Amino acid sequence: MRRAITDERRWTFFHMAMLAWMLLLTVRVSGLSWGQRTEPMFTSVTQSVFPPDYENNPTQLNYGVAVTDVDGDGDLEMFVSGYNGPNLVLKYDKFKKRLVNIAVDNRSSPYYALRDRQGNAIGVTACDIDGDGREEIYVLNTNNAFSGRATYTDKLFKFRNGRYEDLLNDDVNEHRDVANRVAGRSVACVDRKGTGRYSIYIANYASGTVGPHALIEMDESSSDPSKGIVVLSNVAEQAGVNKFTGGRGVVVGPILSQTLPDIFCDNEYSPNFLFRNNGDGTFTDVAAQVGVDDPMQHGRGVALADFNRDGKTDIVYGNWNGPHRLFLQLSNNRKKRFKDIATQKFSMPSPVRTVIAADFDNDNELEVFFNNIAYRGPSANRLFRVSRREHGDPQIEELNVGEAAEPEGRGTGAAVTDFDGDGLLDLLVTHGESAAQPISVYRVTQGSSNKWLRVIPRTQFGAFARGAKVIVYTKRNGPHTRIIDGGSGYLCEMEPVAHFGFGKDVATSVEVFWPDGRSVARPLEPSDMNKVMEIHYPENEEEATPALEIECGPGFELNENGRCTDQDECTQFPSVCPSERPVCTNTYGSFKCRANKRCNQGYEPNDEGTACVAQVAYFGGNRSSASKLLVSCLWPLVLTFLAVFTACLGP
Ligand SMILES: [Ca+2]
Ligand SMILES: [Ca+2]
Ligand SMILES: [Ca+2]
Ligand SMILES: [Ca+2]
Repeated sequence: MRRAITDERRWTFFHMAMLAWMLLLTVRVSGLSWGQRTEPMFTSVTQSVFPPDYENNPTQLNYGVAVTDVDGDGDLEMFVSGYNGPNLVLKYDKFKKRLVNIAVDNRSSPYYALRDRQGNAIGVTACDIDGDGREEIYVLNTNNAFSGRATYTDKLFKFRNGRYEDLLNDDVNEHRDVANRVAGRSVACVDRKGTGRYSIYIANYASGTVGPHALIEMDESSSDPSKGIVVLSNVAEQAGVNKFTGGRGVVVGPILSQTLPDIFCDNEYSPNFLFRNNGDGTFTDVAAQVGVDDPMQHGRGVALADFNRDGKTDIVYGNWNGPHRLFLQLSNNRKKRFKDIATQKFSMPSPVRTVIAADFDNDNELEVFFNNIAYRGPSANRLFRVSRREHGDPQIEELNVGEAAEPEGRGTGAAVTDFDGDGLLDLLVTHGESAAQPISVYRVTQGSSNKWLRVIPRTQFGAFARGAKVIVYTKRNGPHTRIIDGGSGYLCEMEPVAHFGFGKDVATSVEVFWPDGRSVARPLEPSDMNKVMEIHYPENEEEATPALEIECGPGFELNENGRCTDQDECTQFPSVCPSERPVCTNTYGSFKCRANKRCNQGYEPNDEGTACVAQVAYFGGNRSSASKLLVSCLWPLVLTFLAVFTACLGP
């Protein structure tokens, strides 16, 4: 009798465990198939555009990618950091329709020094540090050191004497001992004072008190750039960024500041940094205060974008095998805070490397691409669309990434640029670390009939204006904001172009804000669509604001400076709100009306004013989406075990 009951209990346990397992499986399978319901976004063009071979696309360990004009012909090339082989400079040959490596193994090539086989390069960034209008290229070399001291220095290449030369190797800079001799990860460009001369931010990986974050720039008083003399200093201490951490991802741009660059670093084994620019080129870390310190996670790829199109910069980043974040910037009571709106699927932990935010299909909504590295079994890359909603947080849906899923890819870097000039972004994915794989190239298959515009702002010296903010106003979908990339993803830097997709919408005007606060506004005509537009730094008032009529689109009006600004509908008479919902709240580009409802302390009316809801307390202590996911996946199992456990405790 007793034996029979035990058997029965075993059977019950077995059945319930099976049930729980099937539930889990359903969750996982539906999660996987979700993205497959849409058309595939990317198709591989590696075989036709960039077939693997020894000279151009060698099977080697590669890492970060930076997009810059290496040969000075006005077209963009892709600099790929090679780890156990040479660095590569990939140029698109329009006639052969192929990418070719112009950093050839020939000492007479002007690009020969860039190869630097000994470097074990992982991170790369490009910007004009000396104000000659051409971008220098900074390469972070690890020399096999994971943290602390490295034996081989980083390189800072300048085009001088008809070829690329390493500035850190100049006598004057050797004497100053400015070269970075410690292990690091990502690098990025910061025009910290808005002068048009950039500093290089170096996210070093400290070992104890060796290897703080560094900030290298030209010492203007000791330099003579017209003679090619560029004297460098590390100003990290005076700028307030010389902190010790496990540096990983870095991204630069006006995040909290209006136009001056702030710096966000997602770190490993310690809290993230959000360095707010104090207005004078020094920085204060406010990460904990605004809720993006994420102290328990290990950051990797990161990107900036304005996902909800409210004019405030949002931050998206991946955590290594931890929950990925989509931090929307809010300003409640004038206090700046961020709220993680990542859904369960979006936040799903993965071995993530580079993260890219871009409008791949030009439909006027941004996508987020996660590059995952296959390191203990397959790990597919993923793609999400983040669509703005009129009232409420953006909607996040998983898309079918298509052939760019590459589940067996040892992804270590990725970058976007439109190298073939068809108005759709192209995606380059590099591989390495644990296996040598060639680079792969993807083309977008969707949205070829959608309208687009590519804006390239220039500094006062004519170089790419990394960190500048570009806003395009539209007739139907409000303003779209882009920040010219100065380093993002992981170990990477994207093209210095503000790429906009409009779908079927009509763009009416464009504004560019440089880091120093100077701006220009231009009306856009239908004939400006599907083009690349260069915008130069304005020398005077007339250039900054043309006499032409500028259309800002619904919800916006021109201010006294000739810039589009949010219209406060709530101050209008008669009231814009109906009598049954008389309480008007102004929002960016619109307004909300709700019923007049009083609530007790700690509560606030909902959007409709029909009920009182608890006031939302954001960040910090919030349970992460990943732990929610874990709970939702595990509860059937937990219930099963509880049931069995209770049964076993029975008579
Ligand atoms: Ca070029
Ligand atoms: Ca330069
Ligand atoms: Ca925003
Ligand atoms: Ca899109």
